[in-house]
Amino acid sequence: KFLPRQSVGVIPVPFSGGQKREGVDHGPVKIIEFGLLDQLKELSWTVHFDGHRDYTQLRPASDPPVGRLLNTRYVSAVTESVADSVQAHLEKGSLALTLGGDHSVALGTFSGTARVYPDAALIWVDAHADINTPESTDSGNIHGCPVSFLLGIAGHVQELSWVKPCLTPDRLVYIGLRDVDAGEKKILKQHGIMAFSMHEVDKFGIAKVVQMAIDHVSPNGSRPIHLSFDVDAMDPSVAPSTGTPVRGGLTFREGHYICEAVHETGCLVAMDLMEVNPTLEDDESVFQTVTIGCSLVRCALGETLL
Ligand code: HAR
Ligand code: MN
Ligand code: MN
Ligand code: MN
Repeated sequence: KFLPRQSVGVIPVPFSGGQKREGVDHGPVKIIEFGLLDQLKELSWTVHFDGHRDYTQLRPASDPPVGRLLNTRYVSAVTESVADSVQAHLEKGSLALTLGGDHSVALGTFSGTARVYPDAALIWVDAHADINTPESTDSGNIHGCPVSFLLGIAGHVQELSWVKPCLTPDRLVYIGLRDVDAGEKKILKQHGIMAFSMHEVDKFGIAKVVQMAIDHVSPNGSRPIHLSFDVDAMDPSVAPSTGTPVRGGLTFREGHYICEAVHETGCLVAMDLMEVNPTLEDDESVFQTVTIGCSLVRCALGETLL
């Protein structure tokens, strides 16, 4: 087991280039404005935060489609930089907390984790599988593709060649799926990837699902865990401000239960909170979504421990 971490490095990634809707780049500022850093300090974490960063400087002058993929060079430059940030925090012994931004950013976060913890497990909580390949993607949005690159099944894309295969199917598990493309279903089957859709959450209950998920990716309970949490895994009634909401998602408690159970393993080394878009819907929706984002993070970092 890992020593319980006492410090957390917070990495804001105001990036929206992995998909087409404006506004998800405003997520990190809103989440931090809401007071997340102080909330973590109150949980007695030492918080390392180097301020907000402007990734637009990394936008290339010209970024034509690579096959179907959009903004490939921009996504590549930003995520490579994110990988370095995650790696640096982990090397100092901190937990790495990344605030998105769209989910293409996980190309960087998990790559950074894998550089420091090569056997890390990845728990992907999402309505979507984000495992399209450059061949299978319909949208061309790279936020729908990061997992295929991490697994090394995306084929060669020169513009993203900094991303090295660093994940194996046995160390990956999904929770919350309910909007998976036909091509993605094929990929999940082909590689024998364990996935708990909302159907399994209904069938077994969240406690059993999370237990099966953790046992699968960390059979001896010893693997470092990277939790990548897409806020759209939550039901839109509790987290409406996100770019691709899908009905029938996790309840307030189910989402928090996942975070609490991951905390209980004592093995969490990195967490992503992605796809919070504070420009979507009304003020009340934004408030709800940012609030739930902060409380999911706090639970993963031990808030509900008595
Ligand atoms: N599967 C679709 C695509 O590849 C939708 C992507 C999902 N959007 C997200 N990611 N928010 O989780 O374009
Ligand atoms: Mn903007
Ligand atoms: Mn996602
Ligand atoms: Mn999603």
